[in-house]
Amino acid sequence: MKRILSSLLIAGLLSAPVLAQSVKRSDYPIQAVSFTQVKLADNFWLPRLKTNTDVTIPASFQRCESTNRVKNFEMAAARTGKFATIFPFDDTDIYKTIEGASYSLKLYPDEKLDGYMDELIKKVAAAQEPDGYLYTARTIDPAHPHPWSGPERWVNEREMSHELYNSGHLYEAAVAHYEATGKKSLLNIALKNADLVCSVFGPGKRGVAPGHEIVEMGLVKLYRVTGKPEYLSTAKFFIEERGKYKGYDPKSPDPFRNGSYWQDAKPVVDQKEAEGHAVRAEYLYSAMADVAALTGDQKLLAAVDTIWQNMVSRKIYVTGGTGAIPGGERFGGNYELPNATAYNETCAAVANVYWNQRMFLLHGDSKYVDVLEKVLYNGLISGVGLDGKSFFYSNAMQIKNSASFPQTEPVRAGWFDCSCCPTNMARLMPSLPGYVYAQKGHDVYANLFISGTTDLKVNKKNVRITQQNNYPWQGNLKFTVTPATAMDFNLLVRLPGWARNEALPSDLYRFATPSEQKVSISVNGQPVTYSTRQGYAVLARKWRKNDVVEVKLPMEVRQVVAHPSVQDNLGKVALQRGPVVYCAEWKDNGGKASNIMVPAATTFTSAYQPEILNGIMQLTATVPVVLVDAANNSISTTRQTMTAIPYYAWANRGKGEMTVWFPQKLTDVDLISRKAPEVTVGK
Ligand code: FUB
Ligand code: ZN
Repeated sequence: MKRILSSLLIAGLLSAPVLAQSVKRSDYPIQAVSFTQVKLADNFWLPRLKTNTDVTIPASFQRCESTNRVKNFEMAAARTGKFATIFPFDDTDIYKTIEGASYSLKLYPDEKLDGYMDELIKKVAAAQEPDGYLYTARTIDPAHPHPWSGPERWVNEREMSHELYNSGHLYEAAVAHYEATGKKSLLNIALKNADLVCSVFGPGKRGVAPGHEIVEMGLVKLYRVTGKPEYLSTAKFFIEERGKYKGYDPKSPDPFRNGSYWQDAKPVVDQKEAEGHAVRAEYLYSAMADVAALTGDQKLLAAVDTIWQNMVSRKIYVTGGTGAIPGGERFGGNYELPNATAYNETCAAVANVYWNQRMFLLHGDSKYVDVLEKVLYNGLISGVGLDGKSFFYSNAMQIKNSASFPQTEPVRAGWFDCSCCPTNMARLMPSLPGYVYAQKGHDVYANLFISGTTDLKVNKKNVRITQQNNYPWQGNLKFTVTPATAMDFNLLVRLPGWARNEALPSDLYRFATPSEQKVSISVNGQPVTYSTRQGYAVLARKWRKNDVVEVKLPMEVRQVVAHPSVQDNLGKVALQRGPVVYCAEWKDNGGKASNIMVPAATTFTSAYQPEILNGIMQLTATVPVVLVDAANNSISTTRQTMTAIPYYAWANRGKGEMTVWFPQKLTDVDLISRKAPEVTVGK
């Protein structure tokens, strides 16, 4: 940080004193090891990151061009024309793709891409108004702004204008671009906009609870780069503006009328549940964690802890998906986790990764990484097809067809009118190396098990850690630790909850039967006893060159049951092996999935299938299935081999039935299908 600050000062980028005077200086007690210091070399994630670089990002830029998103900037620069896309937040698809491409440049340097972004950033700069305002939906033709924008700047921000949402994504992109390339072109645009935002909003100035959060996280990132206290205090101000609007009806159950859709029904410190639009909510909770860490605000910290507890024990699907309800793309009530209509926006999975990483950095507890890992391996990457250019906006839990209730099975699409999810994937994927390790002084945390190498410093001395494994398919992990010179420090290896008989760090899901198998750890071939701290094995020793730590995680197929209050899952089980949750898809199961039963005593066989779905661990078992006769008026059961695939891999081989939860008995087979969820953007 110091180095960045002084280089910014030398470059004349900052004019004000850089260090925060007005806020208590503190930060996350734990720091993530930057994505720039972690080089992946694994077979699961690296091909996905490569596909993101080679396919997703170019396709996103191409679609930003072909769908007129870039044209909007060109017209704004010329101050003429007619806004040419649908939503006032369409600018953010460009910002998010620049963010992803910036991370990606660090992994895979590419002069052409770098040059393309330089040109695009010039267009963004040209669209910015002289005082820093940047929002093509108004600038193109201020007399006729987008209907959601309001007649003047900011007047519709609390509801639907997304002016500050656009700013937030701009800031996130600008910081990534600056960190990855060292260029200030986008950062300068972001700072100019942020200075405007800070001059307009604040105590004694204009107040608003931003309608779609993310400006708060973005401001915090700008604060980290510049040290300018206004950015942090404005982020805090926005968070504290929630719950002040008097126009809601607190008695109304309608989230749009009572304000909970916008997390605005109460001040954040009084909020107890994850509520309202899921993406907005999880960006808010991420920002609450940021601001609590940076200011030491204990009330904010307590509130975000309480909300996280509610999310993890009442409002998350077994796949890590959040935001169950299609109407308003929002969290449902406690235990309201229907399968047939599950919404689970891909952006909500992205936001949940951000939130859980921050919770871990605050508390150092592995339970947050357990949730993060669950989202990563399941409900997040289900959002992108194996081809890297087809996406789910909503991640279903069950697709069921019947003659009486035919439904259009969801298919992956290359782009959407509201294309927030593809571009959110584009930015999250290449940032993944930044989630693998973290550090607090002499404690080095190994959070994710991904082959590759990191170079970090402990006590100012170099340490290299190399991981070699075949995770998530196999549980044998190998870490080679090489310090520059022999030195004492603690390597904290996460003991995943699923390897400790915990399906989730709450009672929302549990394994049907406990496993006797235990995690074992050896160092240089010798089994070691270790202490545990907050879900980590603490390996404390004087580390020497090429010390080898081997960890064995039990990789059994486990049946998962839900809390009895989750109505849809009564009498049903889900399947999990390691961090991966499974589903059955029509393709492997004679064209159906809704007729499969998994009795408690079912034994599964796991086999790696390199040719299927880019290589998966496939599960098979002999189970009873329900057969309906051709006339659809009588049923029978027979035994047949069922095949389960990782949930993330479904819908890559055409349309058809899919299910995550399997009835254990005939009485729980769901023979009547319901309507599939519809995508509902905004209101
Ligand atoms: O409002 C901007 C984005 O569009 C949200 O994050 C998504 O949920 C979609 O509504
Ligand atoms: Zn989205």
